[in-house]
Amino acid sequence: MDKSTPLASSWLVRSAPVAAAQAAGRPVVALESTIIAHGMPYPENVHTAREVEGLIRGMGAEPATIAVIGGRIRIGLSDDELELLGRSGKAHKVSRRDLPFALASGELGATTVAGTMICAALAGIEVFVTGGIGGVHRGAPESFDISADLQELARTSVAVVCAGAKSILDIGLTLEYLETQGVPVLSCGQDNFAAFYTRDSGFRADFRLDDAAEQARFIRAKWDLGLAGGVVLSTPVPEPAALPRAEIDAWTDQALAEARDQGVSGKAVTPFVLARIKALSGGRSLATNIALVKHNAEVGARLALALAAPAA
Ligand code: PSU
Ligand code: MN
Repeated sequence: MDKSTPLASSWLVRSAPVAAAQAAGRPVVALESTIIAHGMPYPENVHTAREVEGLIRGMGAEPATIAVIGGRIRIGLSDDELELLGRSGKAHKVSRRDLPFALASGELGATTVAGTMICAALAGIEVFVTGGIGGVHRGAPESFDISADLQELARTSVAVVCAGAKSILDIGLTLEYLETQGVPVLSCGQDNFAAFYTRDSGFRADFRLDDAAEQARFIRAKWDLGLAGGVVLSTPVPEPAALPRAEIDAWTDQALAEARDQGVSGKAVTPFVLARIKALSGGRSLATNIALVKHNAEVGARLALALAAPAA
């Protein structure tokens, strides 16, 4: 159950419901906290986090939102802790590089996809639901801005359910990078990789597997062989919530230009661009973001249930 070494375990604390679920062999679904602290505004962020947890619970899996609080990796948060993360405005954005700092300093840390994957793997959780993964940024050949999420997918064995990657990224280069690193990109519900606010990135996913049992079998085959590393499971935002491609493209171009003009760099880029797109869209992008995360939670819960079922 606990795949971490005793030393690593000393930094981990599970909530009572998560510990009970794992002890009983019930499926657990990890959730990230950067989306709460840096990806959405308050109070919608906290509201959405609770709704997503409720959805997962309703489907028979246990949600485990992950964050760093008080010098410990917390696997499963209380309502008050979700509120703290969503409201404080002070949480550090914690990726692989930042995890030791958050633990050693005792300061509040919201984990990214990479950070959450590391913690989920330590806690023995195989499925993780997020909104969108980080990727290769447009202009990366000059800026070298490639999300640490991709390198984490290459090395850490967690299945990441997402609505693809945002078109603020270079999706073609993101998929090339994942291919080089041996990370399979599965799609559920359509042939193509999703593009977060819009359903179709214009790029094919590697393998289309609509059924959770098939997804689980694929993932088992990979890990049974000792092929360490993650799997991306992309599923598109439900049709009624999707935004028109042309509008999203225009807001994205403007947000990226502003980021460049204001010299925004490093880990500040993604939150800056998300916030600007929200403002430019008059809040419509936020509604889409919420809808896609909820849908991802359903797909992730089904996958976790299938992985927990005895192999066919
Ligand atoms: N994409 C989104 N919403 C988000 C993020 C990405 O649509 O909130 C967050 C995730 O936590 C992801 C991180 O892991 O941003 C990537 O940041 P960076 O590009 O700095 O690696
Ligand atoms: Mn970056």
